[in-house]
Amino acid sequence: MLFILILKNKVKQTPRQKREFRKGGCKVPIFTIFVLTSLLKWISLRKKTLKMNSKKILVIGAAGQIGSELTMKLRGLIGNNNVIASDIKNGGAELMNSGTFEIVDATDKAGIESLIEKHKITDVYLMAAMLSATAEKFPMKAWSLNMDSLFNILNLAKDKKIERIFWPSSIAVFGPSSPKENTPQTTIMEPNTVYGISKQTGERWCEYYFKKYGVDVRSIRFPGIISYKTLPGGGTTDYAIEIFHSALKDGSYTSFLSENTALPMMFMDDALKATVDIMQAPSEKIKVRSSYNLTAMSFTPNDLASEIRKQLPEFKIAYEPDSRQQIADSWPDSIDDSEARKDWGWNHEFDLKILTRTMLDGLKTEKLTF
Ligand code: AKB
Repeated sequence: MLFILILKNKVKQTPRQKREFRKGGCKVPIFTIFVLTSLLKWISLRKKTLKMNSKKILVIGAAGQIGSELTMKLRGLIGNNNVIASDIKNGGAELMNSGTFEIVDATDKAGIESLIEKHKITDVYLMAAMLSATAEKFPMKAWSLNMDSLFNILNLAKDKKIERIFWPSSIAVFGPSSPKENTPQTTIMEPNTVYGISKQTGERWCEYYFKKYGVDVRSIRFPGIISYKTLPGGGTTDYAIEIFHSALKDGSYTSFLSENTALPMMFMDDALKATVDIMQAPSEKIKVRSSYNLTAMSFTPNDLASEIRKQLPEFKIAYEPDSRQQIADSWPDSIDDSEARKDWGWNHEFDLKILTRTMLDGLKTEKLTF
């Protein structure tokens, strides 16, 4: 099709353009340059799609907050049959009806290995984890889920049973002694939560497996992820989702974090884009093999309430900080993610204003409330 356009364009050249072309003045008509650039873009996109199409993906933790939306995104990109969803329990209707779903425990190495063999899996997205607030209640369970599941996948990659791994880390890898503002990629890291310790340890192991065994593992330090399609599960940043549900249902919300607790945040669509982008990036562009800092915005419960009030003027917020306050206080207020932007072109689309509008509109349409 594009070749026909180029030929047509050649035919469409005016006699003057042709004369100039022959004389060596304005050598190539602008339209031809445009067509050639489009052709190159199309070839590179096609190459990427073909590469993606040779993939067979297993998402572990596919019924969870990020896992369920990530599975649907990947199915949209490479076809329902090429993305196998798995979790310890069934997921929502869309996830279950759109492709293969397998029940498996992320800590069961033999179970995961047999799924990988059965479905000829090339890439694993390991999304199963116990988040910060729940992990404080069940430290040993959190440690074994978060660490054993990672070792299972790293070892399967080391044994060449899979080619590539995505494993999410978190801003929880930082602790009270890390710089609070614009926390750099590399800095003091002394996490004081079970979840944070497990993520920081996981990062060390990812880098070790890459350097020692050439395991192609890629990772992002996720901030709080906000979505209207899925509910959060046991995190400290969950207030930033609950607040929207309560604003629409009750016109008020009691925050478990104090008014001025700033935390890095991101809308789900940006988180999914980052995940797909880092996994598609050429290997040499991934310079950080522990995990990349990533952010889109930072705000406090008070900032969020003010933004919600622009659309729901009657909305009221109260503050009753609980044990999650201590966790939030140990995390950065904001994150420096310039390395992800430089290395593999990370760029966010949603800021606080767009996020608030999208959340309220989305929840009204989906009619999803607690
Ligand atoms: C949590 O709050 O535990 C998570 C996270 C920041 O990793 N959302």
